Amino acid sequence: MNLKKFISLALLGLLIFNTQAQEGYELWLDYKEIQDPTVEKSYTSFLNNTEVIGNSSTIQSIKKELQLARAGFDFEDSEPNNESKLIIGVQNKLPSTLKNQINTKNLGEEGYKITTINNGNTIVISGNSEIALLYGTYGFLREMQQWNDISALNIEDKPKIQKRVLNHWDNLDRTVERGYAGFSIWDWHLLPELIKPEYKDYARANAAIGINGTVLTNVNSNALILTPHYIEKVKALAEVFRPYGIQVYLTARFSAPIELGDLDTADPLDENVKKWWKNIADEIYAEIPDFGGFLVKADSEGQPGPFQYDRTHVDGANMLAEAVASHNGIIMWRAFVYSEEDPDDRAKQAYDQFIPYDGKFADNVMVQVKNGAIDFQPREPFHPMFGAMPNTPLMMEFQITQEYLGFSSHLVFLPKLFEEVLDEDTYSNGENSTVAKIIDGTNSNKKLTGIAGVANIGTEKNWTGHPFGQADWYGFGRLAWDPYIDSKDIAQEWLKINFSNEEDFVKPMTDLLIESRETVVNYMTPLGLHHIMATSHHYGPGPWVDDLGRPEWNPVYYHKADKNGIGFDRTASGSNALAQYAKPIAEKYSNPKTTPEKYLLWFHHLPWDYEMKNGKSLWNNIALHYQKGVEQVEQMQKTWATMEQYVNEEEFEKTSMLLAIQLEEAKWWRDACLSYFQQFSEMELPTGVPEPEHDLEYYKSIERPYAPGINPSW
Ligand code: BDP
Repeated sequence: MNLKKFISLALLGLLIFNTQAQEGYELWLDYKEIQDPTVEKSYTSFLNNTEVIGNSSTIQSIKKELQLARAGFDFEDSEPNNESKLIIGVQNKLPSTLKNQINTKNLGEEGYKITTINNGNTIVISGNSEIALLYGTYGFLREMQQWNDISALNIEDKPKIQKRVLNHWDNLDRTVERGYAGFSIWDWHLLPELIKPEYKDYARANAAIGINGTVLTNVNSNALILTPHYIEKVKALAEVFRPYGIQVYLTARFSAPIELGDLDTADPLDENVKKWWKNIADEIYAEIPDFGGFLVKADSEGQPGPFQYDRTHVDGANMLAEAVASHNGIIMWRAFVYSEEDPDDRAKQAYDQFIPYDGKFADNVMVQVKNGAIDFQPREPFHPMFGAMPNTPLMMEFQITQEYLGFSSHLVFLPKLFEEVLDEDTYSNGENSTVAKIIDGTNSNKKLTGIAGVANIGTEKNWTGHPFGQADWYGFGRLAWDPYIDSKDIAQEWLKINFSNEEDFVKPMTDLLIESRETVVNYMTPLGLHHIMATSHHYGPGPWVDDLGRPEWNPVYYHKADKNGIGFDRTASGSNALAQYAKPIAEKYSNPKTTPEKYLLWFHHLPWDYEMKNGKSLWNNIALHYQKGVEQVEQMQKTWATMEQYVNEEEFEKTSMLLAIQLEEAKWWRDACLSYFQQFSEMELPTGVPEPEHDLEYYKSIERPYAPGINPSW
């Protein structure tokens, strides 16, 4: 190739790379140039002299990642210290001189250790498996991405939760239920022949934050995924993910034995049904030996399940568990259930259905419980099932995609929400029995532990649509690895890695991220209000909706506003959902005066003039919260406007435009909800809250029939 051609190709490459970086495709693996000369020198020294022991595909991935980092950090001007060395190897394969110095006994299979020895001249990344080395490498690079001092680095880290899983609600036609970032990244039609580079980049990004499993298909599932034609495609993905320690799972449609034309029943106690599932499992494992298992939504929102045959959740889950047990597979059986025949408070139904079965599930079953008992609201008290099933492994299900939080047009830092839930005390085993301790098994010595996040990923160039949606994916992974990390630390880490290390950027932007969760609660569902979103797509306000087929699909069911007041009475005088919580909570929350105000209307129906802690009426407080939410978005805009110098042009512009949408919609929420509730309160808006621009009929008339994320089969 002549020089001219070489230069033009190189420039083109640079341009493509740069455009991708501008669009955010690289996620947290965008190794930006290091501009701090003090750290640059030591980074150069270690990265330019590395020894990675072994030759497997995981080891190749580590080597590749180090190369990418070296190229991205761009060490050109720095003089390395030739004595420095980075050694990466599984403990029992380290040279004998090192073996004695590095103890990895307590690290399990996935934990890693980064040790500095030899007067600071040698850094060793070690663990008990190659995947541990991969995690260690990403941990090491994360230090560098934040420009941290590595001269005396000593880190020991291991995941506190075993199954750290993304749930994709992706359909085989590539639509994504509750997906707001384009279509599904799984190109089923062209798999297995076409392996898109995105698949590998997806695996890298997930491994970098410790995610080790992915459920490829929607919980509202399609039995076709279990046929050989599709299993071949799943296998191709599993092969890309394997070197990155990511196991593949699928959703199992309970009626598949009938739908795929083989049997006329799906009764879990029927021998032929059992055999059918065992065969399917064997077929899958023959192709994908490390297949993770099945996620099942049964007898929920019209999905088939064991109830049709007068069987129980245990019958259903254990039958599937048996089919995968000999292959070390697991069943994640969802507890998101509520029945159209049951007139009881929807918030109580999952608990009532599952608690009697504590201890009855097979060892390889996890019950996957949503946060929270209603449905991924901007704020819900923790689900009372956490703490109430000491003999059953409970998996947490968070929603990363923003179904009820403004889709991918609103900036909301969800790790703050996740943290609030994980930190709640269930009192199930005395004080300090936090939800995190239930999930990670420490509260009752659970052998199997897990956490799932419903993904916000799609074909958008930056994967998540909103540039800040990436932070939610990132933060979910970090909390899945360690549910005790402070969400503020996650925010800082992500901001530094993604944008800039400058203090004048990191500090105000960390505050912005941390506050963004309360902001959305304020302008959507303050003081314990919930599920008052517009119907079906859940975009925008719809507190007036009262005409849907099932009572609990209607927002009026949840807020119960009338002339006498507002809120859902879940105390003994109402649905008594409170009785599902441990005594200290049930007692405290049974009185509105001792209920945290953030949960007030979740548990109590109160008069509009009820006096709140600040001495003002409930009505005034509701109105002021809505107003505050709007003002907080204005503040976000102001802060962001000063950040142009720290972020790339594309992301700056995009975020600015999205914040403008968020502000308009915060006002829409405020004005629509206040106009609606005011007809019952018949009270004036307090000073500082502007009169709505339009009348209630106008807000009611707004329709968004093509808002994204709706399942096309509905
Ligand atoms: C609700 C969603 C629906 C899901 C369901 C579930 O609106 O699309 O299928 O949860 O989690 O939040 O099964």
